[in-house]
Amino acid sequence: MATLTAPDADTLRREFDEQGYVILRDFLGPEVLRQARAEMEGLVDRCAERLVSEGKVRDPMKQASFETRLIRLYEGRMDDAPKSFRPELHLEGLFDLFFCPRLLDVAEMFLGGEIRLYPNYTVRPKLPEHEATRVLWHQDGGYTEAGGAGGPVETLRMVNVWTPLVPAREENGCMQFIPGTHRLGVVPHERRQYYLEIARDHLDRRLGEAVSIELDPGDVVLFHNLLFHQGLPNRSRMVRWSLDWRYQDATQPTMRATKGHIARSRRHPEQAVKGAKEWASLSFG
Ligand SMILES: O=C(O)CCC(=O)C(=O)O
Repeated sequence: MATLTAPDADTLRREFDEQGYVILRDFLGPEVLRQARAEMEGLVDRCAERLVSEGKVRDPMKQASFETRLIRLYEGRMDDAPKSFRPELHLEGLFDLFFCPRLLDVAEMFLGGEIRLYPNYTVRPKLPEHEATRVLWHQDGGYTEAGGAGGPVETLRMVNVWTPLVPAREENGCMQFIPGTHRLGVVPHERRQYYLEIARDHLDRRLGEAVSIELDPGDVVLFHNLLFHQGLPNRSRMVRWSLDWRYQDATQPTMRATKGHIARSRRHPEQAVKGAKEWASLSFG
């Protein structure tokens, strides 16, 4: 298993090249996690206020835990529950996570000194029994291609990042990867109800090699844009909170209509997002 406690450039690159991913255990500090979690609690407060103002619930469930409040708020109306947050993520308390200098140092080992926060960053409160939160086997590059990338998606130099705010296990919907599949190029994907899925004849023969990526808060997994991955369904009674985002070599086009935000630039440091206030003043995309 590709697991490290402290990043060593050569080991990291070798593991990432061979397996398509690397796990950094206990990588994020408690203050970064505290801030991210506080911002998520704020998002849930806003959901509760909306439900109350629409007359859908009377009790905003302020006493409920971070792990259960969304479930209790949306009990009996799971279809209305948020599946992900994206434009909402321009929050001061997320700056230290998305622009974490130690993480950008690791990204720089892979991508060089011009790094973009790619226009695809998401918080997922994965709710139990909520089919739309089960993310089917895919490659991120499959989505970029389906979106009419207009270029060879294989050439995108990216590092995907995924981290949980609660322990992520098979039972509550951790990620699964199929090691080595990042070397296959972009394979065909088919449209399902909520997500794209890798075509069966490219997937079925590899499923036996799938590994579960069980992580604790503070752990981070970095993975390749073309690695086959899925998010298991949540069969627990708690919300599986996680964040995922991507860094890209900023000298390349995003192959999307959106441009992302410069996270680090050795050539033009003045172009990088400078702090929490600036991040909060910008918008998604
Ligand atoms: O969090 C999940 O369950 C799926 C996330 C995912 O597919 C991704 O980060 O690309």
